[in-house]
Amino acid sequence: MPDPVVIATWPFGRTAVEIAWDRLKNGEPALDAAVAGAQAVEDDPEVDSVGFGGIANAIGTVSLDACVMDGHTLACGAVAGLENIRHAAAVARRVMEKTPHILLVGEGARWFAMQQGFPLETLNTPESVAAWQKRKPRVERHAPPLVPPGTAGDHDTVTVLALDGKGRLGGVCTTSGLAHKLPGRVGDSPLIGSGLYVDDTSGAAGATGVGEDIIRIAGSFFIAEQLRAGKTPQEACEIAVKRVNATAVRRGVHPGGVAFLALDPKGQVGAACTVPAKFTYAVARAGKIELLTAKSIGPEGP
Ligand code: SD4
Repeated sequence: MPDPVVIATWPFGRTAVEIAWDRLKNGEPALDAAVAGAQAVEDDPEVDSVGFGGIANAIGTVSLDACVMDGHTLACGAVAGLENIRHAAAVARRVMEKTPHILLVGEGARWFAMQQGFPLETLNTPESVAAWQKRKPRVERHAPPLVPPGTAGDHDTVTVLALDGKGRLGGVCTTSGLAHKLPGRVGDSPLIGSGLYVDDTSGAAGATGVGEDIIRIAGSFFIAEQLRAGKTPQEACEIAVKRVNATAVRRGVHPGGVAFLALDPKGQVGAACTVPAKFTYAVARAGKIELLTAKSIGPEGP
């Protein structure tokens, strides 16, 4: 059996991998470890793009997206547009465990969470309200608050991929989504196959960045299938970034900030990003935790 490994997006992913690593060391399953790690980031108001204190949408509401997937059984669950509940990943897990469905959205997701005992609370903080107020004039002009192509934008999802001592994979993706997104907008993060895909027979992959660019290529499933075809996690992530770049070229725009990370059943990791993403990620393996910088790949051709 391989040694446990856990990876997570962005420098705040260090918090997630520290917590997940401790759980993996104690023999807990990959999905439990990944959810515990992601939840610590959801709880941190200093992380302004996930859970409590997340970035508000265009009308000032914090609206969360999340999903979870178990690589052993392919069980998965997700919530999108979840308001007033901070632990979106845990709610996604309940959707997986307690319902025959995969994705609950909006009011239905909140109702389900309340039925499951999750407390209602406001997720805005003084900082998130101030950030929204700064942008508000744009919203009042009805300018779509989308990230300009070619920039990194204000977004930072936490995606956690874990491999446990039994050689099983689990993954979580949780976010407040793009800054000041239109109400009702859903990104890649709650979409199985886009923001996350986990399969013990191929590998785990996750994403962060401009969700529209990730959904367009079904990024995480695409990477998992590259792994199945024999690519390493690093090769698979690079192929996915090249695909994102190619789709931008076809649309005549610069690619947005997009990053992928992957973990295979042997414990090998990889990551790559478009140039604007400037992506760093946290890795815990062999008792060591480090922050790594992903390879940036620019668009090919004219
Ligand atoms: C989204 N992918 O809603 C998310 C945002 C994000 O790093 O990742 N940020 O499109």
